[in-house]
Amino acid sequence: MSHQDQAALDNVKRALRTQTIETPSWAYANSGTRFKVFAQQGVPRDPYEKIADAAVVHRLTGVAPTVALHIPWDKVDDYADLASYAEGQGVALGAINSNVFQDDDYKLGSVTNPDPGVRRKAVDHLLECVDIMDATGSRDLKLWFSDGTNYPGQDDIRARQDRLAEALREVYDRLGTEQRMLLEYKLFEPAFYTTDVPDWGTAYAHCLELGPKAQVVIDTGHHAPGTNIEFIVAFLLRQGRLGAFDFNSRFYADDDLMVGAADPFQLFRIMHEIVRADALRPEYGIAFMLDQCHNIEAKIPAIIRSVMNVQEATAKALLVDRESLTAAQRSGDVLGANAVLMDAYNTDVRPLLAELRADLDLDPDPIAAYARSGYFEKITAGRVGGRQAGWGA
Ligand code: LRH
Ligand code: MN
Repeated sequence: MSHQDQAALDNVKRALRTQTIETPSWAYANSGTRFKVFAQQGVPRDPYEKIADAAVVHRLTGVAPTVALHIPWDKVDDYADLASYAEGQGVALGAINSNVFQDDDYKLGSVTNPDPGVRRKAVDHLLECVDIMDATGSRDLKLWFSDGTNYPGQDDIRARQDRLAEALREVYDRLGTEQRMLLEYKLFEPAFYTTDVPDWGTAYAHCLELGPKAQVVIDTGHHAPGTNIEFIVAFLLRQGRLGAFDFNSRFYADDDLMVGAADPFQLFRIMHEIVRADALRPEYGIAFMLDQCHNIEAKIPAIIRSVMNVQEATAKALLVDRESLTAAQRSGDVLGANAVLMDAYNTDVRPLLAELRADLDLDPDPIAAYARSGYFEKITAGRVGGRQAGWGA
């Protein structure tokens, strides 16, 4: 291997060392579909046990130092105590996710509901989430609204946008100087005619209206089939409004499968735009988060695998020969340019990542290390009684 090649690999490893991936507390708990939620052995019964599982993922991968919380699923009496427990486990509390999609009052919407009393209740929950951020030291408030309508005429599309903007404004003005609002969009579900934040353009427009602390979240499962997500990534990066990712993958709709499982090439193309914009650096400020549901597969290994999938896509993106790519692009060499990208994508980066883990005194194979750790046996034996956590709190 030539000297440059080694230098290039060292650069890639250096960049990979700075990467962090936030895991979601709810992915450690039971989840499912409207048809069935399959309970699993050893599932956490409270936020403390979720954080303990997340800490195992960080100990084995070295790149998952924060855990996103979801309120009220992760409601506790003392958030400062939860934060210091997390610290004791070697992780920190990340984004605070609001939940205005599970209360009967929100049938016709939360912040967009025709009833001002319901809107007030929803905004108060969002403000409570900011209070929780103050207690946990979290930077990000992540907002996803299930709000929408099911039939034409059900409500006034324009008026709902006015209500949404008013609510977002009140919450935005409550944010602390270092705090951000991350607005997530989703094409449909649970609403099936209009969704009030259905696409990146709507989220982006509301963020522009609010101010610089409002950024867009791209959940990779929230687009119409065939959507070119990396275009949205490149565009929002150019506008300085890409705040975060909710990584997962899907074959059809919001399947919330392991990121990189259904479409590893798409994940690579997304990370290619991130690397091209030099946006992988932590100081750039993008939160790389997972948002997944492990309905039938073992949860902790699935999250470890997901973290590894993001690392692999990132390593391949970092290996793109940018000089050759730019030269081919500038000279209109279509096939040449595509070949440069495919060379990187078709590079087996697993040895490089195993080497990186060894450099970090980690087992080169985190999945095997987890199986050997006896952690699953420990939680299966230890977590008896009580109520397993899920989407019901
Ligand atoms: C909505 C969503 C949102 C979370 C929820 C768990 O589909 O992606 O990010 O609140 O999943
Ligand atoms: Mn999401």
